Amino acid sequence: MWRELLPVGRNRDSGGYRRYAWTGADADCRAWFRAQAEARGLTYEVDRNGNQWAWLGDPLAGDAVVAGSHLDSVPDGGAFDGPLGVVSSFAALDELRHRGVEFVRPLAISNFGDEEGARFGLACVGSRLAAGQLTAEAAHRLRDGDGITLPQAMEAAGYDPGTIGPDPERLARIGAFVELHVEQGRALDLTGDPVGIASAIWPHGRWRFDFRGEANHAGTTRLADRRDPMLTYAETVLAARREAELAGAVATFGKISVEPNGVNAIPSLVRGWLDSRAADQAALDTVVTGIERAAREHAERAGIDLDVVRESFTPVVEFEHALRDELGRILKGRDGRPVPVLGTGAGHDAGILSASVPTAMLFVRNPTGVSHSPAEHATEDDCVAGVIALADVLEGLACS
Ligand code: HGY
Ligand code: MN
Ligand code: MN
Repeated sequence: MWRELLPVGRNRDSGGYRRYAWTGADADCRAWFRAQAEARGLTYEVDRNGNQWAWLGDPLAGDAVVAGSHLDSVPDGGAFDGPLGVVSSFAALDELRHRGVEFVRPLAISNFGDEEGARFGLACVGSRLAAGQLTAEAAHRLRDGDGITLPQAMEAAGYDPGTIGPDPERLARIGAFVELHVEQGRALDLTGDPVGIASAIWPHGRWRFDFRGEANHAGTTRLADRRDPMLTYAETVLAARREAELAGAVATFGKISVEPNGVNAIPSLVRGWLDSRAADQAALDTVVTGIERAAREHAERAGIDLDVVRESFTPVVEFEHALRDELGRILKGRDGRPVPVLGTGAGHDAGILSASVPTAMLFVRNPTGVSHSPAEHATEDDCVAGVIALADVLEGLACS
């Protein structure tokens, strides 16, 4: 399964993945998911928001146990973030069938669309729509860098954007959602465990900073006569690092767009996207407020106009304790050592869905902790340990 998926959407030059929502690579990933479902005799369906489901048992029976993740990537992302969870879910089902277990609850494997938000700028679109955390109207207004709207992209991919919206009936049929994911940090490498259980997801969000100055000639405009938004942007990026360090948080300006983006033209507009996250809401508020204050002070001094727009936000997620502890009980039995329970700064569909259904996450060790990069890696042994742990969890939840 892994080898089949590996080449899909991989960029030959960077070695990274470019599996963006509703593109050809996304279609290939979706085709792969459907083939895996049908090869196992599972009931395949796509929901009103384009999320994919593979069912064993009656989808309408309720109290289903669902395992899954996402298949899309950030620009030049790694092979594991998302796909490891989906491949491991199919492999865990294969393992359970090999064990000959009897399922007493429906089981499903899911692929949630557009988790990374790489194309339209909003993370977890598929799960947010299903959970009613993103309205159809707001989703219809999403545009990619070429001005293509989400509805246009869905239609071009053969999906009807007219159906998107909250899906409470579907979520009401889920008794537990378990997402296995490669760890995006080194906690398990430090504890020496192949698998961990998630405790919480940090609150995090995305803010767009628009710095407007005055386009002019790079060669003939005196420095004193310039209103160059690039300088204010640069000062804001440095302020972001200072504010994050002070608050023990993280802040990243990883994406920028410049107009007119000419080597010999002073920009008229510099757009910078801030991604900031902190262990608690108060710290996050402090960081973002501090960054915005610094940006406005610099803009004021430089005669630059500044607009700041919050484009996406996810409050802190505390995974349901009962399910988290159930996973701990199920997995503890292996070599007697309790499985580590760890927090993360990375967002996930499980985080979004936790407002609607009991959710839990399993992490698989990432020796370097590197993620959102072609260098992202997990060893085959640890991936197999993840499959076995997921199979144990699914057996404990759906077969007893
Ligand atoms: O940004 C995140 O934390 C996730 O990878 N979407
Ligand atoms: Mn990711
Ligand atoms: Mn992910």
